[in-house]
Amino acid sequence: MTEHSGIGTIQPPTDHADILTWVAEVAELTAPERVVFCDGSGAEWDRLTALLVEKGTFVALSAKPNSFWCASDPEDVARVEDRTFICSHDRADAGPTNNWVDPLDMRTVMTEHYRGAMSGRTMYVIAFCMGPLDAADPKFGVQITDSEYVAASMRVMTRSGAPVWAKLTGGTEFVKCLHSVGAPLAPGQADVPWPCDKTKYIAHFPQTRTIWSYGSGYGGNALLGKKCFALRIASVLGRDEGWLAEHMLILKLTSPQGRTHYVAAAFPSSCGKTNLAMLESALPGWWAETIGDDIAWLRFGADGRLYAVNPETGFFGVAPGTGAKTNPNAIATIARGNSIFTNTARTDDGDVWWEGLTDAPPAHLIDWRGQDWTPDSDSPAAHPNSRYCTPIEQCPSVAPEWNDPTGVPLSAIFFGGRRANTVPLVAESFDWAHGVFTASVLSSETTAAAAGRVGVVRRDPMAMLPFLGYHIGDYFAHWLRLGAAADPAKLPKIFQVNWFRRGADGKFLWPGFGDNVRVLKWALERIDGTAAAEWTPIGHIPTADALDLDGLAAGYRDLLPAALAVDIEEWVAETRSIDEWYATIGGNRLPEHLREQLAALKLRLVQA
Ligand code: GTP
Ligand code: SPV
Ligand code: MN
Repeated sequence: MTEHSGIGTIQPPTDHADILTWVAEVAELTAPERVVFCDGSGAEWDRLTALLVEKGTFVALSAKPNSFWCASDPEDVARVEDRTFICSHDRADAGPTNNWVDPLDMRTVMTEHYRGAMSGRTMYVIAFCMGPLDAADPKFGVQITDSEYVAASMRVMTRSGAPVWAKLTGGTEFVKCLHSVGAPLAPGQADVPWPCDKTKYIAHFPQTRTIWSYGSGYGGNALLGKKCFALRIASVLGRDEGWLAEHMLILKLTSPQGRTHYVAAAFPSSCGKTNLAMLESALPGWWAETIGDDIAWLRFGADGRLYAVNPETGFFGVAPGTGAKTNPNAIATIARGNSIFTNTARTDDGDVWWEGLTDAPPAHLIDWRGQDWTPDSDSPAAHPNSRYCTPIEQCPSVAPEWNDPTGVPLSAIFFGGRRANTVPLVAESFDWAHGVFTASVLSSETTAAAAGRVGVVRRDPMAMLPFLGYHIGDYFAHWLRLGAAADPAKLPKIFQVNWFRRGADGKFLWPGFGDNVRVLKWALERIDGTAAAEWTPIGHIPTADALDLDGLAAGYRDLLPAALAVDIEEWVAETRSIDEWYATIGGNRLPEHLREQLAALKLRLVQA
């Protein structure tokens, strides 16, 4: 980390004229006390985390090496979808699913928020790369931020610092990511542990590949390489360049016979991506390895297969529900330290805790709000969207090829959501186009990952509803077009899954977690042509004995018919809700083929 007293005297680690001009402009607008170009070194991490401890943002954890607990402002705990904007020139290009503001109007309004916003703070300039640096077409970003928390987290989540600066020469393209917590400090004014502003904007300018974030320090609002760049801006890059940026985990699965398959799965926020990515197989001999847990960039390779790359280098995982039984790999990853915990609870012996970490809670905790907590307390100790931020390389299940610049060839893609009814445990799509249809009508209950009501069923196409940077109808057309241009025999097979179906008693019908391997195994056997299936109007489901239930916990065997059931009446009702969803797309941008798929589904339901 190089320190500078003012923008006129800096010696930045780059000769990139656009970066230098932009940094100077932002510094003039936001008036920070100093500008620091981050080098991404361990020494820099030490300085940032020490500063965060000194400021009271971080508490160093004695029970985990090089790890820190912190609590956000109670009003800044999740993504803010109603404050997230796609500012395309033409309103129609943002589509019906995004908030839109004219880019010029947004720049005008936000410029006034940014004016002087970094007063009394340090402005950090972070060069980063999404995906391996030695990729054929590396995607660079530069984030300017006035948050040490963000600077430290970006070091875990992205490839950043000196090696990236070295590559960002001349006119190399990069995404401009501007972030301020929006909490200027007057001379002598004391800082708060989690500075932020009541007013928040998470704005994307797809035409100029620019992100402006203001007012929040939290996760997807502030770590701009993640959802803002790697999904919203990257989805636009993918549309223009012929690839897909998706909200998917990537998993490697090896059978007892040593046969390897790679699969990807798209589930909405807080619906099981990280857990499936770290799956510890309940079936002996089946071995799962992690490639990515949140985002996948999908490109066709020269051999005609679809390859997936994880653009990130860390996990920003949901803490609650993560325990030695449900996700031992996550527990082992964070045990190695080098992690940041946000809005979990903290124990008296310098560790973290959250609901689901252990069966019984400790007798005393400091909860996520910084208050004393005991098992008698009536609010959760950890916020439901509390998170651990930890390096992927520490994960015991990480696959050696996680860092491969060409990615891994996919055999299957799973789309899943959190549905208490209707959607069976698994169904195999008839073909790519039918799979795109099922993904276009994916639905899920809302979760604590975004501000707003929890548990409301909404359509979340491809699990991308909050993350698409352009018109949803054009996106469906892009998916269909890519599939139509490919060799059908080489395309991944598409499945829909639902780990969250409930019985009349309100309990889950399926144990989930490590037992999900049973569903993956069936899917891979379908691909290899060896597993039995039953035709239903929504796709093929496993026959009664096609799922490997060896060792399944008592009770679940009897629940399986209910977990797998395709109820015609429920699905007829579902098609009405899909009608409503499709009607919102309008503008003649919903591909005609998807209307035909819906009509065909209705016909199959009538005939069933
Ligand atoms: P984001 O990081 O927000 O995108 O979420 P995610 O999709 O990575 O979800 P994650 O794996 O963190 O799981 C979210 C919550 O669902 C956690 O509380 C998990 O314990 C729980 N969960 C994950 N997988 C399963 C499952 O198979 N069954 C059940 N019942 N719960 C699950
Ligand atoms: C999600 O909400 O999907 C997350 C957390 O993974 S965040 O980084 O806030 O987007
Ligand atoms: Mn996750």
